[in-house]
Amino acid sequence: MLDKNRKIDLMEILNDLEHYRPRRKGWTWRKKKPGLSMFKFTYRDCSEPLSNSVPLPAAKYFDNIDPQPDCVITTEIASGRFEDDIRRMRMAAWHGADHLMVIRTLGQSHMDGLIEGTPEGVGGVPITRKQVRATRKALDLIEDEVGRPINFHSYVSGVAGPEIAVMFAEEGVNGAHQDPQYNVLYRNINMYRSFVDAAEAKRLMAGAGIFQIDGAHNANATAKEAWCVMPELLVQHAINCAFSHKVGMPKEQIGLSTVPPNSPPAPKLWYDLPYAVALRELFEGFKFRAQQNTRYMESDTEEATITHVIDTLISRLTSVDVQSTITPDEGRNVPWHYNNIRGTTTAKQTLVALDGLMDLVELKKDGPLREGVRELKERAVLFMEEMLELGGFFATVEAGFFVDSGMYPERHGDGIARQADGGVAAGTIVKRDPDYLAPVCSHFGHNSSPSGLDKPCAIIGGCTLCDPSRIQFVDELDESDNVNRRMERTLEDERNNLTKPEVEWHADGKVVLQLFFPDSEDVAREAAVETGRKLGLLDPQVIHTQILHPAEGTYVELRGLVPFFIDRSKLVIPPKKEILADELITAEVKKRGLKAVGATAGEDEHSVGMQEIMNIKHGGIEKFGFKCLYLGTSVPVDKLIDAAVETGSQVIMISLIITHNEVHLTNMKKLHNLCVERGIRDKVLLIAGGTQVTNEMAVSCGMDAGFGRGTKGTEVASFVIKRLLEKT
Ligand code: Z98
Repeated sequence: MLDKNRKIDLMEILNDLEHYRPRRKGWTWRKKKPGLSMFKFTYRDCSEPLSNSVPLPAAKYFDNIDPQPDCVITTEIASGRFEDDIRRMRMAAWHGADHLMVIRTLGQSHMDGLIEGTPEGVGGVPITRKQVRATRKALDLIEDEVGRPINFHSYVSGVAGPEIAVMFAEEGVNGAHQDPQYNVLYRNINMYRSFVDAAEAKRLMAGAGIFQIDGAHNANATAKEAWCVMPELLVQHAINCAFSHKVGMPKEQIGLSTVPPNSPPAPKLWYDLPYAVALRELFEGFKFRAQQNTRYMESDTEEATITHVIDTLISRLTSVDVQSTITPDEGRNVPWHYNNIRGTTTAKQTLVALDGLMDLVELKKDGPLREGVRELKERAVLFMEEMLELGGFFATVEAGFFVDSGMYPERHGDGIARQADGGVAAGTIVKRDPDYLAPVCSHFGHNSSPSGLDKPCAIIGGCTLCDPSRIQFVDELDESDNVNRRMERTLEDERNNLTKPEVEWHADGKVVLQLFFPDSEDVAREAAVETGRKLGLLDPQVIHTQILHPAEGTYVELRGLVPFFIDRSKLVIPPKKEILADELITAEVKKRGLKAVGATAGEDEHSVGMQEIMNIKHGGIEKFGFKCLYLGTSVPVDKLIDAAVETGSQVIMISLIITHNEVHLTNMKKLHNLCVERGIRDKVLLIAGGTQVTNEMAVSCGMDAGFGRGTKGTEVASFVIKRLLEKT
């Protein structure tokens, strides 16, 4: 079992990996809990809560509940080093992600075979057995820690697709993208080869219970005007669904990958909602994996987040089985740790906020929504009819039907055209002989199994799917590009107790600065880079700008590298302030009828700090029920004591900003001494506050406590109650 206060031990994960076997195969859905009751609420679209998690920030006002939506939530991780992906997966799981997708290294579908070892990737990890096995092993621990099964996912594409599918089936991978149209359109793999490979890969995936996601969404991520390919998207889904089903996949294992295609400033819902409804009506019985829009994602992370919230609204207005998330930084770099978490929490927060939406509202059964749905279906059916007329899918791909930016039947002539006899691996299909025999299970098509044996692999005593001990585990092949080498540095840093900011890899040193310059964009960009250099950042680069006004100013986000380490052992870590629960403070204040007097003491006209500590508006102690009397500024210390005696206050608070000639110390001592003289010192708590005040200083001057800059009313109230509880 993992210890939540310790980092996951990556060396332990790598230890004896050769013999590790995944403990289950296949996809897992969340356990739905309609009517779930948490805190003071009832949920309609939620699932079983986690045993360990990080709730939403506002949860502290709601007894720290962390309701989990009923659909699976995905996050895609693409750091390029699986050992860093694993740490990020643990963080994502704690925030509510249970579908962890690793992106393969940039364009891995161009690789024609499986690679081995743990080489570093770019924009994702190279998919190898060792890396997949280590990740699944880590996820087995992480799922125990959060108390919910985690689906591990990657891609089955490229000429190596069937080989990858075998490896995924052997290693307990739970979900994968597989769509032969993706290979044809985006990877220029020969179309016949792609479909033959897909039959084999899908059969393997079906056998291992691997949930399939199709590739239709790539058309709206690629098309010039993403909303115009909606009829085609329906056609692409239909082709992959029908093909997958025919080669042996059950409907519930087939997920349609759908993305709301439009984005503000377009009137998004008028496109996205009819499309989402049409899709769900046409493909009843299949599953829906809703991904968020990437086509119109720029470098503004907030814009991306807002679009994603609206996308998630569409999921709730229709239906969703898997809510995939895109990180808000994907428009400017590969996802960073904290942005995976932001994507995940955007989905969780939105889904929980919209819990039970369809019990409150109804989609109209007539009017523009229905007309839009009907129109899309008609366009899609016409598209398919024309395909059939022209000779089917292959002929229409040759004619450039797909990813054309016109709204079918309109055509712009800019579709992706591929030749039936061209592309990668053209001419590589060989017809099986009548006596063809492959001694393996989950194999598509003709296999002349010897009679008397219940499965073809019986002749060799079992294939790797039936007898995992036959799996060949190949360890590192590259002496320098492997996890052990990378971990040497990590472990060395840990031994020396060194840390550094990072965004994707251990101690990568990357940081982002948020800057505003009162300048035009051109000037602000260069000024930001120069600021980065002067601060000592290496390789400063502007990753985002927003013009607030062409002449008045520009907001800039600057990324750079921190060249130094921080020695943890040299840090002075202040003890944690212990804050009591609001309810406890309120109850004690009421029970004891607590009153407080406060003022700025001596000849000091600063009034804001004291008032903020008292006043209810910004969380001052009034909010807990303290009866507060504010006496004003420049109040002599004896006046404060008079007021406390008159009102029967148990707390006297003085604010001391001015410090020249140590006047603040003098006033604290004076307050204490006068209380002693008047015989009330043991009946009142004396609290001093001010920007230069420290607790030690205040206590040494006779106060019960001192509070410095940034103190909140809650801290003061918490101190008062703790001290009173100690006394009684
Ligand atoms: C997603 N954010 O879908 P290479 N096969 C299919 C795909 O859609 C993809 C790949 C393979 C997106 C991720 N999808 C993009 C059907 C990619 C990836 O190796 O990059 O070509 O394969 O969640």
